[in-house]
Amino acid sequence: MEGGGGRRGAGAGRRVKVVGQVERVDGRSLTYPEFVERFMKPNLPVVLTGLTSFWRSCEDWTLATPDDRCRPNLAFFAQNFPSPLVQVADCSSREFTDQKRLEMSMQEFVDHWVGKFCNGSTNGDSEGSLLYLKDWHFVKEYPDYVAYTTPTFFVDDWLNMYLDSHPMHRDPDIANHKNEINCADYRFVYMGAKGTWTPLHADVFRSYSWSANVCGRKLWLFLPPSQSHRIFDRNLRSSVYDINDDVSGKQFPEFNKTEWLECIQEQNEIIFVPSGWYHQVHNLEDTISINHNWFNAYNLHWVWNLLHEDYKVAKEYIEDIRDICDDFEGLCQRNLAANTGMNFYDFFIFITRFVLANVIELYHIQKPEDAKFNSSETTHPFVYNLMSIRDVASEMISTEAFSTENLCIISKENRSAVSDVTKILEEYGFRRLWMSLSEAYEHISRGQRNCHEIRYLNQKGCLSVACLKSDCTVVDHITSLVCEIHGPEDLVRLIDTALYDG
Ligand SMILES: O=C(O)CCC(=O)C(=O)O
Ligand SMILES: [Fe+2]
Repeated sequence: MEGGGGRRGAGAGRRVKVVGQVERVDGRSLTYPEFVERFMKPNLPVVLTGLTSFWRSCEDWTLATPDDRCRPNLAFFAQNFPSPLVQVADCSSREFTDQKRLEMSMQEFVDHWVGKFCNGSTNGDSEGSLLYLKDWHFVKEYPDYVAYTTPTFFVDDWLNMYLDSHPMHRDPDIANHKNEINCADYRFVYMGAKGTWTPLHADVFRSYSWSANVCGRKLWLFLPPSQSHRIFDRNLRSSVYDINDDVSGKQFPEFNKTEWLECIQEQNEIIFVPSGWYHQVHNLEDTISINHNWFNAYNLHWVWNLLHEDYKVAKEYIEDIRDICDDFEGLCQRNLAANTGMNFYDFFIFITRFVLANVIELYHIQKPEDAKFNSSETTHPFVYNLMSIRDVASEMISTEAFSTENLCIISKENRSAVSDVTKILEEYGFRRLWMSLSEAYEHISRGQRNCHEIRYLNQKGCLSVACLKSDCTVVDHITSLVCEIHGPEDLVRLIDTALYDG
């Protein structure tokens, strides 16, 4: 049966060609700019060690074993996190492109796991199903329990920052059809017995991910994006599900040319998964991991390219009913949101807020009284962010979704989410986003240098949530640049004015 978890326990039966190992670096001696230059910007994977020492999860969620390794403290979960409903993948059964998902309580999940253990069958060869708890929104569900702190390398996370204060979709047709917990955030806990596994995939939105082993070990196999086409069939429709299967050369003619990177991730190690790298993952021992999906200026174009590709597919699929549709574009966008998790309008609302937040940051740094701190070093991240958003916004201009005709008929919720700049600046959600962005860069900068401490003290006064009161000139500044935003052209104009004329 396809997707059977049994024989995969130790990554046995591997058939693919492994040509290298993922680099391993001590995270304590790596600086943020080094991480950016060596891994984030060139989009390369890395395993980081030494970053989880003070995590509460490493204490509470594990039990020591005589060989100095840890195993999951399952009773602790059942007792302290009695979630009534968690999503569990049945690793032995495939459903379309993923494993079959079940829902159960944490207690039921633990009972299943412990039951298998009692029968001496955690070696991955059990008759019963191998259940893998995945995509558990732990932080959302238990916000007061601080299980871990996100390492500095991963705090420039626009996706989770945004979802902490904004809905993913505004269009009521989409928002109501989506289970909100799925849109809640992209911070997860994974728990699975030895032998559980994740089929071949590239991450949601082509985001980056980071994944930390609280206990256990994982085997990762990575395919660079330059070879992605090799795991698809001739029509570029379906992709290989399990690289350890007997993959049909007839269906996937290029698969035998694939060359993989391998990594065995140990307990307390964190892996950085770059954008668009297909990967398959096997738990070699009973494993608990913490995992975030995220994107920022360095991989924003990956997100846009995916949306654009998926949009073209969604549109082509229903092209033959265009003439009988009142709102063909609206239908394409609803399908895109359903299939990809975000559509062009969601993404546009998202980038609009990041433009405004970055323009505000730049304005604060560039105030004449702070001129001595106005070095290119301090302005660089915000300029870089704006340039990266400008690139995708420029590409959005020519899409049908943003034609004058279609902009006239977008839902009032989508329109009002961007049009009035003053209104956005006054939103509580926007202020939270801007504060989070500011804090993230403060965090990154503090890690790098101490000499600009004073800048943050200066800024703090103005960055409080009360900032938009009359004593702060930032609203006047922004609205002098732009009052209304209707489409990506306005966004490009705003960025250009802020960067070159502001
Ligand atoms: O740990 C797993 O099973 C999958 C994790 C994963 O795919 C990721 O972090 O991107
Ligand atoms: Fe993944």
